Amino acid sequence: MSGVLCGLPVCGDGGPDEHEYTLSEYEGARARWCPGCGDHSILAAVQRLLAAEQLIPEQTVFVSGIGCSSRFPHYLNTYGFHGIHGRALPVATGIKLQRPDLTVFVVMGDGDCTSIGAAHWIHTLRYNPDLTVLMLDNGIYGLTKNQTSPTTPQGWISNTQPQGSWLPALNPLSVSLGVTNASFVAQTAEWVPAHLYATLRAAYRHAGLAFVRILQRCPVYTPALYQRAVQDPERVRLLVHDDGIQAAELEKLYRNRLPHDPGDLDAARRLAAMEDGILLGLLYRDASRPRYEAIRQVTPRTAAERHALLEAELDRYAI
Ligand SMILES: Cc1ncc(C[n+]2csc(CCOP(=O)(O)OP(=O)(O)O)c2C)c(N)n1
Ligand SMILES: [Mg+2]
Repeated sequence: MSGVLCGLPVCGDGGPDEHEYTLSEYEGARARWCPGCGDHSILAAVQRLLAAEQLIPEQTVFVSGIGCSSRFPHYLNTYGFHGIHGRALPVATGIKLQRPDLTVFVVMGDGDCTSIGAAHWIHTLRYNPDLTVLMLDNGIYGLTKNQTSPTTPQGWISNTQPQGSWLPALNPLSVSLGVTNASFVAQTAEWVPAHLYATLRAAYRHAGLAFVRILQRCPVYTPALYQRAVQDPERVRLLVHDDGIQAAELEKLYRNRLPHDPGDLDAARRLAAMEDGILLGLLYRDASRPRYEAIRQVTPRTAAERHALLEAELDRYAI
């Protein structure tokens, strides 16, 4: 496991409140994704959100797993933790439990989240800690060069299934909405920046785990994956509601508008299961769901007491 600690801006004597952060202050290393990778657009939207919300870099953490998408923390001038494939969520949960004062984002790929990390995905949705979780879904294992992932469409040719993916793709929205205590589930796309930004903002402002599936094109292995929806706005169904994602400027472009109350879980599940076209919008939100870090019962102990308890526990294994 490797930790990434970026250089952080020094605040004035009066503390961080005095300082107004510019967009460039959130920029980390130069992004090394391929030209045309959808991850660039997602990074730009995230940096815009950080600046708009004036998040303090040293109080903001990006946690990722492993994959192209998981290079995210390197490209931001916040704290970051580039973890292990599939384990971003438990790392992020641990950070949030110990430091509930920090703002914690998670960035994962489809392989990261829905394959090796699937158990963590389900249980973290249920624990519902206050995390903003971005799942960048390019329908393939990108970094390891084109293996079928759970979200690869059936019949799609990859290095591991050269005759075409054998199984129907797993539906991340349906899975998330099936988990008890899930509190925010949305879908957006990297090629619709206004919707992407509005969705990230709503997710960040949600108290609880906000799960956002971001449809993302890999220009090398899956450039055509969402191409029909990119070229033909008729293929997109935009969810609209006063409590949903507000992106009025898109309503002219996307004429297939579906009114949907994000408080209606049954309707959200029916929508998520639709196989025709691509949904953009907020499927479900319930900010009243219990959050693990807020409700867990922990006996308050001093550092010395915790140390003594740990020593006593280890002594049980002394030979
Ligand atoms: C425990 C473990 N298993 C497998 C790998 C190899 N590995 C690295 S990235 C990756 C797939 C990444 O795919 P995805 O999560 O979809 O991210 P993308 O690169 O597409 O953004 C795999 C299998 C690894 N690094 N660690
Ligand atoms: Mg992927």
